[in-house]
Amino acid sequence: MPTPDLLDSHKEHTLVLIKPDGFARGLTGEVLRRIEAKGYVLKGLKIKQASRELLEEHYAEHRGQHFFEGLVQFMSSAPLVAVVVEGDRVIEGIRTLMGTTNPTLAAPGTIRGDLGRDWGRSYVENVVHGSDSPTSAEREIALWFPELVERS
Ligand code: D4T
Repeated sequence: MPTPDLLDSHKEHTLVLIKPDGFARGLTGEVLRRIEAKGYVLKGLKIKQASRELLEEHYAEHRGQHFFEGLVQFMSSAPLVAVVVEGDRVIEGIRTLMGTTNPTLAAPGTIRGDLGRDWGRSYVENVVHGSDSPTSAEREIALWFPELVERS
């Protein structure tokens, strides 16, 4: 039996971030509403102003990209909401709910398509983040919610 306060390792989880643009625009409730309406379960939730160190680690695969510095600055500039979401095939499901990275091109009906737009910046503000694979989800949840995972 898992400890009640920890995530059940037999279930699938993903990390969602309501990015500083989404939080500042008051879209947290709308994003969470869509996730819950889809049937997924919220297992962890916090408002946090993330440090540069945390974001550099979170976005490690993008280090060296032209948008990296602007992205890390934007993501650390103001509070965001971090959420752990649970459900069968939730990693893919959340990616589908979010829509594609570029909010101008994201399909209507998706979070980014309905709630995001371009603002003419060197980096993309697209309201939400969702882990893109089981490996990323595990790494990101351990980074943002170490208190929810068993230390190995
Ligand atoms: P995240 O990781 O935020 O869920 O976004 P995606 O999975 O949809 O997109 P990504 O990993 O390719 O990009 C990560 C993050 O970088 C920003 N970005 C991306 C940017 O500012 N400029 C760019 O040209 C790209 C490709 C947006 C999301």
